[in-house]
Amino acid sequence: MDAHFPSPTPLRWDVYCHVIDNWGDVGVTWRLCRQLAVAGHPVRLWIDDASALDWMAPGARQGHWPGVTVHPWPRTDPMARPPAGLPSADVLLETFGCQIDDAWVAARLPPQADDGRPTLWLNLEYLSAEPWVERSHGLPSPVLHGPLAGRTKWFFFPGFTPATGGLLREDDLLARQTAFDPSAWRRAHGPHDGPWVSVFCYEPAALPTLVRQPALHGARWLVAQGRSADAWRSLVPAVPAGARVDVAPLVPQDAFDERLWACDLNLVRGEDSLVRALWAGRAWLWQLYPQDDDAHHAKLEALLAWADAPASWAAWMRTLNGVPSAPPPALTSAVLAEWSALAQHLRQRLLAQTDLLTRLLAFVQRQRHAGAFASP
Ligand code: TRH
Repeated sequence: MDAHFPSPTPLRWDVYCHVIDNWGDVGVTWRLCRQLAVAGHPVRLWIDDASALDWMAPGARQGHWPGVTVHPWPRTDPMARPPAGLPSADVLLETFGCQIDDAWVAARLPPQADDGRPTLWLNLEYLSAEPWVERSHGLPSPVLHGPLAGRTKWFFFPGFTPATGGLLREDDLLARQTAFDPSAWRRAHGPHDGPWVSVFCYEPAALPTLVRQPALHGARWLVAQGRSADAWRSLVPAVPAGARVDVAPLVPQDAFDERLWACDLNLVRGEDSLVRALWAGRAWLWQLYPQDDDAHHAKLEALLAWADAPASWAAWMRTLNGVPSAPPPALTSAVLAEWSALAQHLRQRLLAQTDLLTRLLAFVQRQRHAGAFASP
């Protein structure tokens, strides 16, 4: 269906990010901005706290990434207005329902672009494998009152199936992976016999149990700086016999990818690192962002169903996420090999689909051609 639309001419994008906590908001948003720019679309990223970009995308704030400029977004100031003189946007995208002030939207997004086509207002939503995502993806939300009455916001949902918005995947990902040498990476990071495990998690109570599993005896543990390393210190007071534990510094997104490509098991969390673990194709476990109402339990079950999860993996995923379940089986080398095969299989399934940016650009083209939203 995407092929029915011509290659998009460059469109000016305004992308908004409200950093709530952790790094997923900025991580996903930056990845999208970067890919838009590589595809030839100039992007202005409006963000209320850009500090994490200093290690995630060094130079971003200084304008060193062609096609992307980073702007402070005074989100909480109702009187704030965009600086005068900036060309208005063709597409305004807010991430994760970050709620831009109406007057600000009106100032940045005229109903029509310079080419006479309608402009577009989108909300990029959180990632979930739950079935309702397919029903909600691409739905309009018309504004009935206020200064934006008559405009429409469209909902774009990432997802794991062709009927959703897909997953972010760079065009050069496969080439980078092919050129990557895991053995050389390990040598450069201090040789170690035994499995390598990357740990990027919240505070999973099952972490000490995982650390003691037979397949991970003598492992090299690379524990991400910050919340993950703090969790390790409080939950795993003693280094397991034969193991080596290092706090892994915060590195740019591409270097984080390489860490995942080099390890035998990746513990990931939240949203963006889950997607990176999927592309890595190494065995992985996922700790979801914990929600007070346990909504993450349903999200986990949906992912397990999508993955057609083998029993051992499902049991460990539930245990790691505090879902009441029977104790997981021992994680032996054979089990780890089974998870690794599963990871390869899931990666292949997803590679057979188009990526999020392709679907997003096609969606924008469709809406602009159809003029499918009313002007005020
Ligand atoms: O940081 P997170 O826990 O973010 C979370 C989730 O996105 C969650 O869905 C959201 O609701 C919550 O924030 C507010 O996990 P996530 O999504 O994996 O984001 C981490 C980002 O940090 C990702 O882009 C990878 C990046 N990263 C690096 O670039 N280098 C590093 O060294 C590390 C450890 C991470």
